[in-house]
Amino acid sequence: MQESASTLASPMPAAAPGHGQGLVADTRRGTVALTYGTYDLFHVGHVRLFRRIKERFGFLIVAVSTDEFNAVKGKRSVVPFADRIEIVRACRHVDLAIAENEWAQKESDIREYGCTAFVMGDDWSGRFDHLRALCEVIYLPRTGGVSSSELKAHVVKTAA
Ligand code: C2G
Repeated sequence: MQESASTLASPMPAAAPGHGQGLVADTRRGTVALTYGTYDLFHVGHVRLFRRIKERFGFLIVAVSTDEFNAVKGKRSVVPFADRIEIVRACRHVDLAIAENEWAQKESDIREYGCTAFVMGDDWSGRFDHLRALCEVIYLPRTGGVSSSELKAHVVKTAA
């Protein structure tokens, strides 16, 4: 079929300034991601995880492990829960921070917040695949070279 002159004359409009951003906003709009962690000695690995989640989803909920739940996980954080959740809340990529009190709350959190996706670093790869029954499950590559435990060990070593 011969393209009409008008069609040829009016190619797809170039993305207007910000138009691309608008499209990105449209694809993320109404999507909610959920992630869980201790976030002790908040570091760049945590920030990059949150930032990468927000590149894909419009709203990020972060569940921060309480000190009591950390004991269940066999972890003892340097920074108490009240401070850890305040720090996470202050991160510009985070839209809502809630407490993580137990392993089993993930299903009810996903339902309660209508989550599109559950996202974790890939050190957890495969551990939460059962949640695929409720939402998308994504494991993102961890940031190399940094961890709360490495930071702790470095401080202990250099402080002495
Ligand atoms: N993370 C990362 N890169 C790092 C360190 C951590 O991407 N260098 C990610 C982890 O993969 C995890 C999140 O940051 O998704 C939080 O890590 P932790 O604070 O160590 O939390 P964790 O002890 O793994 O607790 O129910 C799930 C648990 O609460 C997760």
